[in-house]
Amino acid sequence: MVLMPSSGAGHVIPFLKVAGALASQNCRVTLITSYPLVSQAESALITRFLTLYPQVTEKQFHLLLLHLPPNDPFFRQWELIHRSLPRLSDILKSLSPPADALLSDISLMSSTISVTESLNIPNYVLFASSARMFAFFAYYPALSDALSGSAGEDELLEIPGLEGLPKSSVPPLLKDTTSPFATMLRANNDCIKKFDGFLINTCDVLEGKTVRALKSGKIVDGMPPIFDFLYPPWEPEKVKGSRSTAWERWLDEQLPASVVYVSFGSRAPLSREQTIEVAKALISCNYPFMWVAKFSVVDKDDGQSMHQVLGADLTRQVKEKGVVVQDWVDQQQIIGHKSVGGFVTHCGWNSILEASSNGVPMLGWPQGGDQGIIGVAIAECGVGMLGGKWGWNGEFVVKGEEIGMRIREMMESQKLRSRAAEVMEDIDKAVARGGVCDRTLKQFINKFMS
Ligand code: BUP
Repeated sequence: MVLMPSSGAGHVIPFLKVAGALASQNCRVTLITSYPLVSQAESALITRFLTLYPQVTEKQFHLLLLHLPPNDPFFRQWELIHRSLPRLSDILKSLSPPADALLSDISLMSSTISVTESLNIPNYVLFASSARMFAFFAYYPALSDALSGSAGEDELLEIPGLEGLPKSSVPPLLKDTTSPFATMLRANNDCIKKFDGFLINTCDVLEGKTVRALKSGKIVDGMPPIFDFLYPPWEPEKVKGSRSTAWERWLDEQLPASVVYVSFGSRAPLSREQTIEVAKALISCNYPFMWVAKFSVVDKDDGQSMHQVLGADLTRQVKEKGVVVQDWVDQQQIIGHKSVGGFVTHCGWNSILEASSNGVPMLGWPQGGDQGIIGVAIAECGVGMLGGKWGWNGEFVVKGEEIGMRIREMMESQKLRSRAAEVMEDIDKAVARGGVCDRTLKQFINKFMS
């Protein structure tokens, strides 16, 4: 099995999970890594993975050094991979034994399919986002009039077999049919039926209805097979003890389910003005908090300190009431800590799955990309609530008072807490040995065993 992620921690992490799961089931795994990588986080994750799984072979895919117009660094990487494609063909041809299948990222679909078709290698897409986002992607061409037309933001977009999706949950980038994100989505959509199947990181309790609609062919007639299962963790449980960090020790000292964990993911920096309002909200809401703050799209550009952004007075108040971390943290470990009682999240799908698996209620504040559509899925399932009409990243500044009020609502809602506990129980069953996720993964592997 050859796995080829695209860029961004949120794309690399699910690939490492599936690579680890396949390797643990004695599949021979090759991981294609595109160099230079965009972020330090990706580089550290891949290095750690390869140390833990020495049986996995890394093949470095060296990107052509081209000068492309300025763009989001992650979109730029997708474009570079696309333009460097002949090198992928060389890697695949060089493998011995030959590849049984390529598992590639959604953003690389239109790029990889021409290569695998010419080499006659089955091609599967390993989808890093939610089934709801996949349904939106699959139905995107049929929605283009509704998206670009004059319908109001409260209008519902109809996708067969699903609840209506508010137009407001679609980011401006996808309503502008000429944006790079929209162009990529359309190009990838054009080749859906050429693929051998899609792996989607989800489970019945979160998105059963959407997966059933996808499998029924209601959304795309002739949809290739879908393998829906929660990708298992790739890192063994941490050994607790003297190696614990300052924030772990701080979390250990807090009351159960009392801490608000705040993170807007690995690539969604808030503006200075919005960061100040988040700080005010956290100071005023009277819960201890742990805040993973970042000020740039790519971690290696993070130069500013909290002090520079907030000023001396706010920084002092923030530090009195909580913990602020500017480094990469082990988010799974934080979310799994008994002190964490709520999560303010940008609605990255990996983050949502991590919180759902640990029964942590969420306050969703989508910032861009697929996050608005994911936000709708968590509110519908009941594991989280949405902040409100808080706009897209940087569109306008949401006041600290309002954010604080919504944080208190999340922390005090018994309804959210008990639904989150129910969802966690269901997920526990689904991911248990012999459970539905395990069985689906094995079904996928068995396709190559004859
Ligand atoms: Br930040 C951060 N530690 O410090 P999402 C993130 N993560 O382990 P994305 C850490 O990165 P977009 C950190 O647990 C999750 O698995 C986190 O993926 C981990 O959002 C992953 O949640 C982040 O899908 O943004 O990729 O940052 O939604 O734009 O893909």
